[in-house]
Amino acid sequence: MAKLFLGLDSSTQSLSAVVIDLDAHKVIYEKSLNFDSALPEFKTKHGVLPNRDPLVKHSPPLLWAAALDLLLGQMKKDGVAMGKIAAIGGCGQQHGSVYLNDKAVDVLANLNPKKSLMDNLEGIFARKTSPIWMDSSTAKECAEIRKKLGGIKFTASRTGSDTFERFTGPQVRKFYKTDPKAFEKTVHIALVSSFMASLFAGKIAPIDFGDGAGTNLMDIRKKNWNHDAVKATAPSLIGKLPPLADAGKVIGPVSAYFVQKFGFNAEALATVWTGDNPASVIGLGLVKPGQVAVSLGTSDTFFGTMQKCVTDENGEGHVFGSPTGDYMTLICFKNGSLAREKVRELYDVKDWTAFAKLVNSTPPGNNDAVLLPWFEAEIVPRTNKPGIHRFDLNTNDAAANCRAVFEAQMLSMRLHSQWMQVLPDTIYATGGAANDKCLLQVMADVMNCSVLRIEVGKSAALGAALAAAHGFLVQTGKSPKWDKLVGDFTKPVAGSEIKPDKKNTKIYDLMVERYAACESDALEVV
Ligand code: XUL
Repeated sequence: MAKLFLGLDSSTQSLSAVVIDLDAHKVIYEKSLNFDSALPEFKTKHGVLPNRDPLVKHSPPLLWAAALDLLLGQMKKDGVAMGKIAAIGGCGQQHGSVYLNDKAVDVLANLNPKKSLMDNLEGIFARKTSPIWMDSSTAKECAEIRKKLGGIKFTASRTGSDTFERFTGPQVRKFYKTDPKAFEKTVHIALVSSFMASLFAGKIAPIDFGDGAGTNLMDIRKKNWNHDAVKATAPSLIGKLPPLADAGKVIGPVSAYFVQKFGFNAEALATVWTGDNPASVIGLGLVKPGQVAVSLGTSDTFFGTMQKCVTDENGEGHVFGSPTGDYMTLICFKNGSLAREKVRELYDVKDWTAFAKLVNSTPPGNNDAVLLPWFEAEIVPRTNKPGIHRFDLNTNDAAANCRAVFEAQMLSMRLHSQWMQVLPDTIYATGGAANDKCLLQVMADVMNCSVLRIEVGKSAALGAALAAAHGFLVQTGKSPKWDKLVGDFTKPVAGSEIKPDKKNTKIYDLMVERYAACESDALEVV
């Protein structure tokens, strides 16, 4: 009998499902449900509740549960063979936290299939809304925790990242400070991922090492809750945290609610969920050190697998546990397509083909002209002051400015990924701008490695399904190999390889130092 695996991705704006047939090496079903349009009664905009304070971004956890009922109902209607699903895995937007009271355990264990998940769960929250990753209201708490842990370098080397506003620990601390009574009534703190996994398992689910590393509470090397970080965050916190475990690890049989309501097999297994980024690492097939993906979207994200845990002493990049048991890095450059588009607008360039023509009319290295395109406050390098800085670059020279934005972004990527001590041997490019061959050539030349395009729709949900399959196979006594498991599902676009031009690579080897000097200059000024 074919074995199917379900992967869900509870993201900011939507819930997605991917079903794979492992033996046939195929994705057999995909579906997404948009929160705002499918569940307007929650009054979210792009999945987030309106708030007078622009720094505060919360979402209702009941919305995520209601979406699960709807999506599973849709799958059943669409004729998915629910009874053949052997294990269910998933991932969630990272960092977001759910606060459960003393009723949660009992309610989770006795979900009534005659009622909706929403009606079942209504009474289990010690806090009605969940702060999510877009929230940046905890600068003060970040500073307090960082100070107690001994500064940026030590915070990063212990927990995998410096303290960040969106990370769970600072959010928990703010909750404890602003609403100590509700904090006291909180018996369990879950992440989006572990909350959703708890529904399937019918009990409080563990947090995996990927999402655990997004809390500023987990010891990144020992992979347990870090005593000092927990203490620096809030009193009596340790008792509220679930255990940590591998993503995809089997928790137990799926709750009877799902068997009776949607036709899951009573023997189907609920597994530990992870964060959307660790799941994407699997869904993009990045299971070997040196394999890197760059997602070229509004922001550009650089992430990949690394075997040895190395942390960024400047605190700009993150280290998370990967579902493979290795580590993954994530570095987010805010001015990605955002900056590319701004430069295009600034010089009134018709389209990206015309843009590439201008870039190609100038020499690689741009005669040493450098642009720092920080149209918005930048995450890497960290600066709160937006600004466009030009060095030996004429503002009126459209072609040089077009080349300069591409080169600056790629040089920044090279410079700020050096701390990983892993030289990429292949970069898989995804996202909107990955169709731009001119940009990918600059990437290949600056990073000195081949760049391939990869198109994996719903890579996070796919990664979650693969992690569930892995956990299922381990549970049944097998020793599945990750590269084999992901291989058939994650193939780069045929013929998309762009090789570095060695002549240009030499130019960029020198230019990276000049770029670094320009950055230091600009950061001193701002
Ligand atoms: C990662 C992060 C985001 C969310 C998006 O640190 O905050 O990528 O995971 O869902």
